[in-house]
Amino acid sequence: MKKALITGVTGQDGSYLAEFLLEKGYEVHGMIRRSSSYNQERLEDLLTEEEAASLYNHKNFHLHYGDVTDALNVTRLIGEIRPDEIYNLAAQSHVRVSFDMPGYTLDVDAKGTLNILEAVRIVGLMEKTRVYQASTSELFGKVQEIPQKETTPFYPRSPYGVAKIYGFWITKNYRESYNMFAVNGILFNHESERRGETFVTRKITLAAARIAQEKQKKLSLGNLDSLRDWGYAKDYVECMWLILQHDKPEDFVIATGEMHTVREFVELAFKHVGIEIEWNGNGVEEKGINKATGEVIVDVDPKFFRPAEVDQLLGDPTKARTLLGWNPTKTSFENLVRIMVQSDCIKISKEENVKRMFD
Ligand code: NAP
Ligand code: F7E
Repeated sequence: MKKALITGVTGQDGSYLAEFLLEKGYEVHGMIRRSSSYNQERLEDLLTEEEAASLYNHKNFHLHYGDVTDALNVTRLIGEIRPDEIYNLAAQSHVRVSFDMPGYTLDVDAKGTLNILEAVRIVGLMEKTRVYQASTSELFGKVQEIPQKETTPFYPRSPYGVAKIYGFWITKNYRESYNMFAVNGILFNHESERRGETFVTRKITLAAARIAQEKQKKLSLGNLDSLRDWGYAKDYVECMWLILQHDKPEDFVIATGEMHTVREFVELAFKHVGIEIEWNGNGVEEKGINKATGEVIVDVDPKFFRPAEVDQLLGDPTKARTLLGWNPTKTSFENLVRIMVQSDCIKISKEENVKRMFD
């Protein structure tokens, strides 16, 4: 039985990856952070009751307290678990927040990656353990080529992107210096019904569900023109695994090869709840109007703009498709939006039912 260690197991990708590996028959170890209050709720919340039960009762799933910034802890855990595969997904992953907390983002996203690699070296697992580093399309930032592929030069535009560039290069450096199987998945944006609520897609699908059920009046957003290559997180965790099963340690771009604006995402999400949006005005004056009622339901608030923006991202998944046999178009953009809106509509109506019981 193979053993895997996942850092960031309580996050969007970590939870899907844990399920995926358990289904593949792995013994899965997840790192969770100590908190003053019970913090495993988020993981439970990410899963249905049935899924949560199967994880916690699963004889092959183990949680360990840890933090990637704590080198001693990381080294002890890796030495004790002796995993065949490590998936380093732990990160301060919010680009906007990284402008407010650049130092912390550096500690977790850059130094945290070094701590994992160095631990593998110190405990003498360099030949046994394969390491996956969660790299990102934010490395391309101000894009130097369209579409972006493995050879496209980097130009990060945020403290997050800059910290992740260290993670990318230190992973490659350990591969080249010590002949380790240490690789980067350069993943473009991937979303799901488990996406954090402050990322733009989830913010939109939750708002569409609430506005349709009259629990919210308006959705305020930042840059509506921003273009992203959005895929489905469930499809992307499969690729993380495929990258580690490849015969050679190589870096891969993972993307759908299609990009859409934030505005398009908004239109489609509202369409799924039966609301047609008409756009009026430009820049900060732009408004999304409910065509049926004439009400303004979307506006622009500059507080959501970033000091430096990544205007567009479009990935070329040819290498992953060819060498890993991965299908980048398994879940279409339309289907991704539908899955997220449907899940949030159910979530909001359940909350309403509970509230009614106490009214
Ligand atoms: P996420 O939902 O924000 O999850 C991040 C995870 O990291 C959480 O489990 C979090 O724990 C954990 N974490 C944060 N700081 C930590 C620390 N100091 N020590 C240990 N764990 C820590 O992110 P995601 O969307 O699943 O993304 C997974 C990884 O892929 C991240 O590295 C992200 O930067 C990268 N990535 C994401 C995308 C995307 O579109 N989703 C694209 C490219 C790359 P808590 O629950 O305790 O906060
Ligand atoms: O923003 C614009 C915003 O925060 C997407 C992370 O997983 O993917 C993610 O980073 C776009 C940006 O994701 C709002 O300005 C407009 O242009 O959903 P996001 P992100 O910054 O692309 C990459 C690949 C990662 O690696 C990261 O970890 O949408 N936008 N209005 C907004 N964004 C947010 N959050 N909120 C708004 O109101």
